[in-house]
Amino acid sequence: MSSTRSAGLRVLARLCLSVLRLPRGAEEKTCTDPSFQVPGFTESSGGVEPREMALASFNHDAFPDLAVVNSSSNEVGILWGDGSGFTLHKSISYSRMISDVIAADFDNDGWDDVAVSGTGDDLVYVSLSDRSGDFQSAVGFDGGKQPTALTFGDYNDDGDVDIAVFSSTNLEVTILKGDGTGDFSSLFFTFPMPGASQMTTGDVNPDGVPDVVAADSNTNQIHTALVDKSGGLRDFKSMTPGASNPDGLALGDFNEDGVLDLVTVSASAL
Ligand SMILES: [Ca+2]
Ligand SMILES: [Ca+2]
Ligand SMILES: [Ca+2]
Ligand SMILES: [Ca+2]
Repeated sequence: MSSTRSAGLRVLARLCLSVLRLPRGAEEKTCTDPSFQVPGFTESSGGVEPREMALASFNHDAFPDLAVVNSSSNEVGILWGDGSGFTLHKSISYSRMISDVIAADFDNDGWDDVAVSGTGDDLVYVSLSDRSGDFQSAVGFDGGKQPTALTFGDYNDDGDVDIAVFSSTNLEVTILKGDGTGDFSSLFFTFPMPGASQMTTGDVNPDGVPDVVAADSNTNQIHTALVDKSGGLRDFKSMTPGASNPDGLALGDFNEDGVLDLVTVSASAL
């Protein structure tokens, strides 16, 4: 199976999902028939074995773009959208294993930047936009031991984007505090995390402070860390979704009641 085909199936698999209310876990639904073409289009991911993706605006046109982690070739493919699909623009190579990618405006210049978990180097690589659709050279920040899953948010409410990093060796999440210039050299706080195949951020409780939610395929659980913007953890909850091996997740207010809901995908369905 080609890498692109594999990615297409993975995207579709993410549509066959469990929907859960957070943090109470009161409701669960499973879809069986996503009405999408298979695949809608095919394009090179810029490497081998694409796994994680981030949607962003890299070249400031009207169309969303993609950053794709190619886990077997240690490359991040940058694909530009054109409204009907994506075209590979370039690949960014890393010397050792990488796991996850996020995209956000880390230096507040209006251009989306990219951060990659350098699992093999114990670093989080941040590549700032060069404001023409390409990126400056990556700068590595301490990501803990074997960082894998990443997510981002303004966890200390200072207006600058911070990065949450899961250490797969120490089983903890470290919040790297952004200073609004693309620098993440200071630590906000660290908290234990039993496991995280993938993480996302949203104000789950909601108290105005973004929280971290993790899908953990090892323990078959969803973990929710309610963040306290003063630099602590307000609460930590774990719940078991209906499907086994939760591997991916996304937050959204799917029933429009003003409270975030959670979509998870079961790795065993892939
Ligand atoms: Ca674009
Ligand atoms: Ca930027
Ligand atoms: Ca911040
Ligand atoms: Ca919150």
